[in-house]
Amino acid sequence: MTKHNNCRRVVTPNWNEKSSHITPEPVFNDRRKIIKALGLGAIGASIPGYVQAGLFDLFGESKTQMPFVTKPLSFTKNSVFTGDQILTPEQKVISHNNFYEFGTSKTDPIENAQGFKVEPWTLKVEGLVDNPLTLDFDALSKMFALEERVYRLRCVEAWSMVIPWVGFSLATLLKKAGVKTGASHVAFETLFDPEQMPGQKSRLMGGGIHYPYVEGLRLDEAMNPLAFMAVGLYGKTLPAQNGAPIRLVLPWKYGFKSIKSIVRIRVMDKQPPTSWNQLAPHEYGFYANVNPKVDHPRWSQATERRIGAGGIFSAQRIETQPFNGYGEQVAYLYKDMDLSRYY
Ligand SMILES: Nc1nc2c(c(=O)[nH]1)N[C@H]1C(S)=C(S)[C@@H](COP(=O)(O)O)O[C@H]1N2
Ligand SMILES: [Mo]
Repeated sequence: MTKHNNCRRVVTPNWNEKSSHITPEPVFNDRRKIIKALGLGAIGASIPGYVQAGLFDLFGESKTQMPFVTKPLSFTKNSVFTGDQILTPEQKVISHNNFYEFGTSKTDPIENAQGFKVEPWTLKVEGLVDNPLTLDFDALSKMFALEERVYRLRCVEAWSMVIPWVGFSLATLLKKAGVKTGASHVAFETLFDPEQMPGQKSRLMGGGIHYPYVEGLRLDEAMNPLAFMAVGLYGKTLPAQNGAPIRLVLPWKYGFKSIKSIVRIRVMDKQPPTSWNQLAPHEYGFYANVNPKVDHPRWSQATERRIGAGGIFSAQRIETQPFNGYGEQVAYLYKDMDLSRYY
């Protein structure tokens, strides 16, 4: 059995306990010192670390590129999923990421994805549909009315955030394509472009995943109104590290189901293979519904660290809810299933 785990550099055991090697702060502080010494102090203090890192391109020290540009979106606020909980600050949402195509540590995506190209982009909806769709970059944010939904995101590594996403229901997209009778599942695929995504070239950097990253849902799960296609967060288009230009958000499932930077959605008549499940099937199930009663083989899922303003080390530990608190909306999908078997 493979010893690989989701985000192994963080999980065993440092994420749940103390950590030594994931904090970016010392690195950025050193950069600040150097920038200060160069007489660029005012800039160094006020601009984000990854932009500072850009300054170091001058010295050949950094691998970062021009900052990725996000743009404001027009949307309405969904009145059901509003921010009745404390939002995770935007700076945390965009700098603490899992996106193995850009590296396995939490700060790799913000550092390595800045030069990611999302224009042009093509998202295809195909397979068992009446009208296959090919959406270009503009269509992603213009084809459907956009709404904002505040959702909790619970990573299988036992941390969580509260994020205001902007997007539309996956069901809206699937209805537009017209799902044929006989369809039972939906598969999703992330862009495969090793030139842009260094983790796809290196087994070490990409965490051993067989790329492209693929995910899947049963058709009834995909049609549930909670399943959301996000094109933005915090009112703007998605940062590269959060899955630009379009990603799935499934708030009742562990975060790894919420696949990023999607290029293909395929309606099928059988369960598709999925990346984490293929890598370590007894650790990561196809369903991956958040469940405090079914522990990961190597750690408990009973509680989680909620990442708030205090940052990851002062994060508060709270009890994990079945289906991440969305049972009212989704529990019916699994009513006759043994959830310890179909984890
Ligand atoms: N293509 C792709 N999608 C991905 C991942 C990934 O590595 N590659 N990581 C997943 C995991 S484990 C989590 S927790 C969420 C994190 O989303 P965020 O970085 O926007 O918070 O993205 C998910 N989607
Ligand atoms: Mo995750």
